[in-house]
Amino acid sequence: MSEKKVVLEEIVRIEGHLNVTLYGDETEIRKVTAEALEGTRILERVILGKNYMEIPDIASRMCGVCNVIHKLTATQAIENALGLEITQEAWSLRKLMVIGGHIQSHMLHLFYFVLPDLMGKPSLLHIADTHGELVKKIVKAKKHANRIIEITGGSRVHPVALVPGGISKPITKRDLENLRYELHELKKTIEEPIRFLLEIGNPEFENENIYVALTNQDTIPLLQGNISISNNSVYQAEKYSKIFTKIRENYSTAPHFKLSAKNVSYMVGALARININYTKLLPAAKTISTEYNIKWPNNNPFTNNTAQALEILHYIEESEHIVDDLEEKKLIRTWTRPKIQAGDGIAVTEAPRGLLIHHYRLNSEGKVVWANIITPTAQNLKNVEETCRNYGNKLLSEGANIELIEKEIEKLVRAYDPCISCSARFYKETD
Ligand code: NI
Repeated sequence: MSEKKVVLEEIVRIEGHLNVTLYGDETEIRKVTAEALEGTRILERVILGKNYMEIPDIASRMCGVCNVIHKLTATQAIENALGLEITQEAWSLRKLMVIGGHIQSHMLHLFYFVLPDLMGKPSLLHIADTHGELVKKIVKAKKHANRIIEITGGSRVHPVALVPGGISKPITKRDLENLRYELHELKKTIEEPIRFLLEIGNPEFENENIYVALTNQDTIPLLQGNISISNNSVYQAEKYSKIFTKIRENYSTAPHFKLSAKNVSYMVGALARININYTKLLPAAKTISTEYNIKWPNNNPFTNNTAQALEILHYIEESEHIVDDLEEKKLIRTWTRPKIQAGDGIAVTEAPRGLLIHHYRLNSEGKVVWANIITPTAQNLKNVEETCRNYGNKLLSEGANIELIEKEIEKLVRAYDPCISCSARFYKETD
């Protein structure tokens, strides 16, 4: 059998540019490479010497899709470096803002990228020919998610009110009423598209894996928590550099990562979050999960799509509780004045696509002297390679031809919801 190379060039309907190459012959795929093609984001270099107040705004420009969580994570890392405690109300508003970001990102992925796959159409516009009402609901729901970011953060993209020290925009009773309205409309609009997706289901594929996500006592954490590895071991988030090892692959402008202790790849994202935190799903998500007989923990990587769909319902319900709590407050204080000092600040959060780390070191003038950013997609790339190899070999053993394998591998890569734009980092530098 002759050794062959099949290149899946610039996979469509993902964020950014990625080639996936399969190496093997007619009987076995021996190796898969995930090759990020984006120009490197030299952000860690750009921000050196910049004042701490500028960092979140610059960091959020790394990506148009993941902008809210990058801005939030950068802000929290700066606050940790300054030893700054923000108010509880500012935390709550930030959580709402991040939830708005997660829902709009999940919707983009599930309905604009994945749904056309499942229906054998090139895009959502082509689905509108036969399912006009469904597509109208999808577009409307995304608008409501965007409004959550706008009301809490002052703008739909790169929320301007999110600053070190809290939220710079006052939140009024009217804002809370508007938030309640948007959440109500979102809940009403999104249920049918989610059910439509769950009805179609996922391809069958069992793949033993290691999952990494934040965990805490009582919620599915987004803003802070400990790092859990498949619920077997839990580490303080500040220990991240001991947990993960960066790998340099000469075919990718994004670094790859493995777990240091076991030298194995791992998966982050919605599936990892739910696999680790499924007991904390709120009733709306739990009910629909039971109705569609979805098992947790789950080892089918395509279930990342299902996990995102359930997360949308979970986050809407959680947001309603947060708005309830805020409405009971007599005074909503959202601002704490930062005091400049030298320090090292780490923030580990959950981006829509999984674990996100920002780490900054400030000097006594509040200027950045060192920075490190690790994105979820970079962490997933090694796992994408291994899972694609396993899935390709499963399909080969079932007699699939190469055209089908290529199509299915693209679907699997898409299920990881990669954001290659964020992941392409300092690769060619010696850092
Ligand atoms: Ni991104």
